[in-house]
Amino acid sequence: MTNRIENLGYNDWFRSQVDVNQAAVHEIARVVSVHKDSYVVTKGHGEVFAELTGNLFYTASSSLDLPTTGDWVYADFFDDNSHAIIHGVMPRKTLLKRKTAGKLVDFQLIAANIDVAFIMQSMDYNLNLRRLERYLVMVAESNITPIILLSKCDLISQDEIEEIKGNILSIAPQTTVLAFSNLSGENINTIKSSLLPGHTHCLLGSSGVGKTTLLNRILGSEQFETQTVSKKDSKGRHTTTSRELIALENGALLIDTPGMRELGNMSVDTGLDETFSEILELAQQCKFGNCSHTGEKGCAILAAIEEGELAEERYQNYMKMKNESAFYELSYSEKRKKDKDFGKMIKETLKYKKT
Ligand SMILES: Nc1nc2c(ncn2[C@@H]2O[C@H](COP(=O)(O)OP(=O)(O)OP(=O)(O)O)[C@@H](O)[C@H]2O)c(=O)[nH]1
Ligand SMILES: [Mg+2]
Ligand SMILES: [Zn+2]
Repeated sequence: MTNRIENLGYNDWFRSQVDVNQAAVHEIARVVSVHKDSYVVTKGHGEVFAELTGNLFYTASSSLDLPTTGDWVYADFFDDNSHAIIHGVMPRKTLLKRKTAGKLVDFQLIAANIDVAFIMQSMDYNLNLRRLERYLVMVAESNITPIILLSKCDLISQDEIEEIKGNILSIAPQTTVLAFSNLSGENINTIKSSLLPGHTHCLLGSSGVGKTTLLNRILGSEQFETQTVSKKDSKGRHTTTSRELIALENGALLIDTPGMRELGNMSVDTGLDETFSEILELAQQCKFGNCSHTGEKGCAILAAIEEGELAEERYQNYMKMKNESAFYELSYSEKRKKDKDFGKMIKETLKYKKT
């Protein structure tokens, strides 16, 4: 018989990451959801309320050090498994994160140890290729496989569906793109069969696109709350308020997430390069190796725009994200350096006082 945590996606990769000292004294569990000051974890049967040890909380130098939905953690269980204390976070196979709105450098963790991300846009008002690119960059940066889901295909004609799919394939040629409907049931079975046992999937996309409705369809019951999109501004209402890991009947794991209001600049070069691979290929043909693609002679990217081979809009989006990513990478490492310098200064001051 397999261990119960194997049913939650625990596998050889995580086994190879185990810290033997921690494993000797704690159990291994998976984070189901994160709340204001608490967590819910599971060992494969039942869900257990959990808190962090003070040590883990106070030694965390950023949000990256704290558990998020989908994390594997070292925990102690008490009182007949009715509550738990989390002592540490295991190394992550993948991590979906975004820059916190308003703040310069901190991150909001979306979910950890995701294998497949379903990026969902609805085929009515929500469809937006630039936003889709942002999601694709975020997912590619984390080495997660994207699948693009176009919801509410019941609202438009077959011709329109094909046209939209064509547009999307032109910016994401290697990606699976599926139009589906929670209402008519079209392609629901295809989505179901793409959910693999032992793999962790997550649903991403704006509020109101139908993520939770799809989850309910997959579960075959109205287990989670959904809500009508307001007609006036076509905006969703943020019905789902926290991320939650759900174990499906076939052994696949699925995380529903609340719609994100905005997608910050979380890209690093690898994710950008994958999403904008045709631009990267062009860049290799630029005359100068350090071409900034903003006006140099012999720039292959600018030439391609001139000749109508590359959409101006796509180029603008690429440049914008590249600049944002460079800025944010810099500010993050600078912050870490500053933190260290500050710590060093305090230590030296204390040393000085003692002598
Ligand atoms: N016509 C149509 N409506 C749909 C479809 N899927 C979902 N809806 C409707 O869209 C609305 C929003 O659906 P939700 O599932 O709550 O959306 P969500 O993505 O979970 O939104 P948040 O939880 O706020 O992020 C509901 O009124 C659904 O009935 C679909 O395939 N076709
Ligand atoms: Mg929802
Ligand atoms: Zn160039």
